[in-house]
Amino acid sequence: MAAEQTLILVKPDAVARGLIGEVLSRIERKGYRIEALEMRTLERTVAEEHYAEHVERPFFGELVDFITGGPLVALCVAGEDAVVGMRSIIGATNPIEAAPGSIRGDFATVIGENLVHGSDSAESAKRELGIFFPGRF
Ligand code: D4T
Repeated sequence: MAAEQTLILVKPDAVARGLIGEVLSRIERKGYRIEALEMRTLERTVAEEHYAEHVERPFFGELVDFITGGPLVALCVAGEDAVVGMRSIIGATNPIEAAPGSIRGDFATVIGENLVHGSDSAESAKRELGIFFPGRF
């Protein structure tokens, strides 16, 4: 067990569907702290840096189109084992496989519109928080 920080994105599909409050509420009810919050529309260069690990994947172009297609909400979320804990609240990448009770399990059906991002490791969290909140964490 360790106190951690993680980057969470309420993606443009979730913002468009009016789910910002739902997502923030679930984070706070779990007991995690929101340490930073910003609504913004990403430039393609920022999106490409964030998703750099996927650059060779066939869905990369669509992924960048999607994440830059409208405003999103970026958060720094902190608490015990926040990386794994938030991945659990969010649910499996493919919403059809995501457990009921998770955000994707309750609100999403397709992988390309899976509502929320959470860093997948402490190293990824550090890198991603540096992209979204430079110099702050
Ligand atoms: P993110 O990064 O958005 O939190 O998602 P995950 O961590 O759960 O999953 P990921 O990095 O493997 O995928 C990033 C992003 O790409 C979309 N995607 C993924 C897609 O459109 N088609 C696919 O086949 C995969 C694997 C969904 C999430």
